[in-house]
Amino acid sequence: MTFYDFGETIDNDTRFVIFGIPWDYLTSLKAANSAIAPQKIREITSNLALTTEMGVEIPKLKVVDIGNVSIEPTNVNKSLEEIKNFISLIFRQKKDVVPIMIGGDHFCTFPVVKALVDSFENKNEFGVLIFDAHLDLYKEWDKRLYSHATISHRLYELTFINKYNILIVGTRDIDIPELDFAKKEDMVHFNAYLLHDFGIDKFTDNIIDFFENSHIKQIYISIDIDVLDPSIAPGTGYAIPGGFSYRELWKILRKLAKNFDVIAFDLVEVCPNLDLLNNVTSNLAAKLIIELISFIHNKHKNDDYAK
Ligand SMILES: [Mn+2]
Repeated sequence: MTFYDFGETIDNDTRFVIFGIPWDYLTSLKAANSAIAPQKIREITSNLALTTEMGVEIPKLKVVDIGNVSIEPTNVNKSLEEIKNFISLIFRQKKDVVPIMIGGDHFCTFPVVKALVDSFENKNEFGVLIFDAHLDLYKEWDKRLYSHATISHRLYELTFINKYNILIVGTRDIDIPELDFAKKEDMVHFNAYLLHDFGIDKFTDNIIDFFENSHIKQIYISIDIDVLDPSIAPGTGYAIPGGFSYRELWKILRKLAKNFDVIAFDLVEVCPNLDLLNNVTSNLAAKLIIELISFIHNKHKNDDYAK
């Protein structure tokens, strides 16, 4: 079972490479089972129609789904090594592809960003955009450095990451030590309510301005599904009120993909075991992934889709 029945092998034509990280050992909530999400989200796509909202025929998109990274959940160092090797194997097969990771908990983002940027020449034009209800800026969680609650902190410690190239958007459940750290470091985050105060166009322009002011051209986008409102995406560990609607996130992504090179993205923290029986959250995740792929695919066309 692959995502939208796409092929499994990278060839000369391939532009997008989907893979799963079935790993949720570093979550802080034992009831959350995001390790099964990559497979669930693939399954869902067999019931979805084959055009995007902007009329792109999905089978014509140059996507492959190369399966899951092999993970030993409790062996953190081994799993991190597997992820790193998996990504370098992708780039050894084809350099100019857009990797797309389906998690797993949010910590899965860390080894992916690290591996990507290690293989990347122009680090000065690179930024990370995180959609999340949380800052994930704890220094440690449960006395561990590696946790989905510390992911943004670990990213921030990477040598090429600083307050000018990482932005967290959609936050609304921030703990005091996280806020203290963000203030101390002067890190920027846009709380979810600002979308309604500013209106979506200005809010999106503020995201664009943040990166443009830093002369960033290539962005990695990490989507924690809990950035969406739990009324529309209940299948996740932390159901925090006041999140974005599907359409709001869709519009933001559409405009971002027009303005930047999205060099890779991920979607994490879907927990099918906490979802409704109609799999609303996995459906939404599958739709978001294919719509964002089509926005990136459309970037160099003259469509007026991003106006
Ligand atoms: Mn998160």
